[in-house]
Amino acid sequence: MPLTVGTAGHIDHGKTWLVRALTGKDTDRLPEEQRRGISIDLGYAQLELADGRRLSVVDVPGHERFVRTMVAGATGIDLFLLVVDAGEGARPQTHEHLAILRLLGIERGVVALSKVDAVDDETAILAEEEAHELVPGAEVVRVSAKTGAGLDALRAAIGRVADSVEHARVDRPTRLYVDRAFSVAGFGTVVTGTLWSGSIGSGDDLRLEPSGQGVRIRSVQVHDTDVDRAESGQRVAVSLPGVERREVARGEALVAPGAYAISYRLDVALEEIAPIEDGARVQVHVGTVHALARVVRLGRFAQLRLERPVVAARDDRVILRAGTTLGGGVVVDPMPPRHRDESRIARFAAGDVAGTIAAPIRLDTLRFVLDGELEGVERAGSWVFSRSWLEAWADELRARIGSADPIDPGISPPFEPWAADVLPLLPFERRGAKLYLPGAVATLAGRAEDAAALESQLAGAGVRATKVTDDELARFLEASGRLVRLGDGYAIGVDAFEVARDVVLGECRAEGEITLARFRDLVGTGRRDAQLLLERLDADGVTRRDGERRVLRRAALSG
Ligand SMILES: Nc1nc2c(ncn2[C@@H]2O[C@H](COP(=O)(O)OP(=O)(O)OP(=O)(O)O)[C@@H](O)[C@H]2O)c(=O)[nH]1
Ligand SMILES: [Mg+2]
Repeated sequence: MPLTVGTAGHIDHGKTWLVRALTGKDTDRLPEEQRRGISIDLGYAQLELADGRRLSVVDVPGHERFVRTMVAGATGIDLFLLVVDAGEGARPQTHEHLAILRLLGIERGVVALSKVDAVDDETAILAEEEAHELVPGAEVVRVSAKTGAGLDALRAAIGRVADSVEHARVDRPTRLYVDRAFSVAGFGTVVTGTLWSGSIGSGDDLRLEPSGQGVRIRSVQVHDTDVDRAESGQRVAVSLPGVERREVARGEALVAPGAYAISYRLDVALEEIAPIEDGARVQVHVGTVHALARVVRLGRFAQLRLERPVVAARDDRVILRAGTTLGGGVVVDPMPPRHRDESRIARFAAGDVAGTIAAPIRLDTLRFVLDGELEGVERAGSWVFSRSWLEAWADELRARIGSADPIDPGISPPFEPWAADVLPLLPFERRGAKLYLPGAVATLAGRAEDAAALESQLAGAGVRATKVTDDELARFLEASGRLVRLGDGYAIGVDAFEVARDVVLGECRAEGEITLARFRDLVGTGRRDAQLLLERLDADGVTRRDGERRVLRRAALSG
């Protein structure tokens, strides 16, 4: 199992010298690093143990201004090598780096008491005691990069820790956070990083996120050696043909397409070192990237609202800093909606995703928080929802139908996007554009008197059209054959309509046609009413308009 060990410790405490003494490689390769004698960027080397096992080493800078670089280096490691100057003892970044390691969940490692050649035995013993207090349970080894003292003992101690550590996240899809990007003549752009999970081989189609570029891997190296396929936990260099050097930087992630959330928000379970206020602005470190964010406190949880998107997954560890390290968090939901719902996060944190679901949401939106199948919810189409929500919704629809006009006891179906998928689960009837209780029939209910009054009004009006304001009543009476509706909200009695129709039929059969003026004279009504009646006959398919005349349609001719 390939593992990566990362250094940690205060500036000048001898990390880089120790890495060089252990591996033979000087990781301070930048001219500025050599001139100033401090580390600025991350350094990489390979450590061979006595039994031939090889570990990757990441050397981090100790300067307080480069803590963010330290975090980027530490996110990919499996065990730490904390370096404490035997003469100086623990200093501010000794504590801060240690806190960051704990927040990242990196619990196992070795403490190297460095520069023991420069201190007397008494000082070394005191430093040793302090180191044991600082990191209970870790082996403390006295070393000197200068004389080589203690290096074998240190390798052996690292070997013992490596035996007890397992690289996490192995069985997840491919993810590598880029920590360096450079161009190599003949290869184009090369990126390096620790492969957090999955594997990478030449020919693989992956994506650089959040920039969102598809890439096909050309070649893969592990510690300067070409390999067909690199495995999770290894330090990897991959060449990306077609990608410009300026298009990729530290912080991008190389991932299996679609496998990870690319998100502006993270719901996290907080671990505070210093109090983190609601509304605080912090730098959030995820993988090798950091982004400014606002903290929305929700009890012991928080929603981090980021200024730019990051690639993250459930259970990832994040570090929160604002000048100093304030704390960290474990990602509970890498792509949550905007919310201030503490119980939602608490349930997610407890693994109870189903318990947060009530009204329908798309199953797809949960793909980054579900480990397996979602149990205990109802489904329809692409939606999931709770049984109790469905029952409550059915009750609500029933209540709305119950208060609908009995003359047409239906309601317009709900317009929500999930309604079309969920409605078929419920025992309602769809008739035309409306939703009814099964077998519901229209009734006049309390409007029988209105109906009788309207009917006698129509009877009295004869062939004159009457304006009816209650459209529903008119529809109902028409459906039960008690009046005929004309245009513009007018109606006429059934008998009068029969008379008018007979007039048209008789005249047309005798004369072949009828004009508006002739019809008006024959039935003895006004021009507007005559017009409405003829239009209704047109609509019924009895007559057809032909210029100023009406003629019978073929069906009416034979009848
Ligand atoms: N006497 C003695 N001095 C050492 C030893 N190791 C390192 N030093 C001194 O300490 C200085 C800093 O060592 P580095 O290894 O660069 O320290 P560092 O922890 O990597 O520093 P940063 O990366 O800047 O945090 C060196 O330039 C040496 O002068 C040692 O074993 N013995
Ligand atoms: Mg250094």
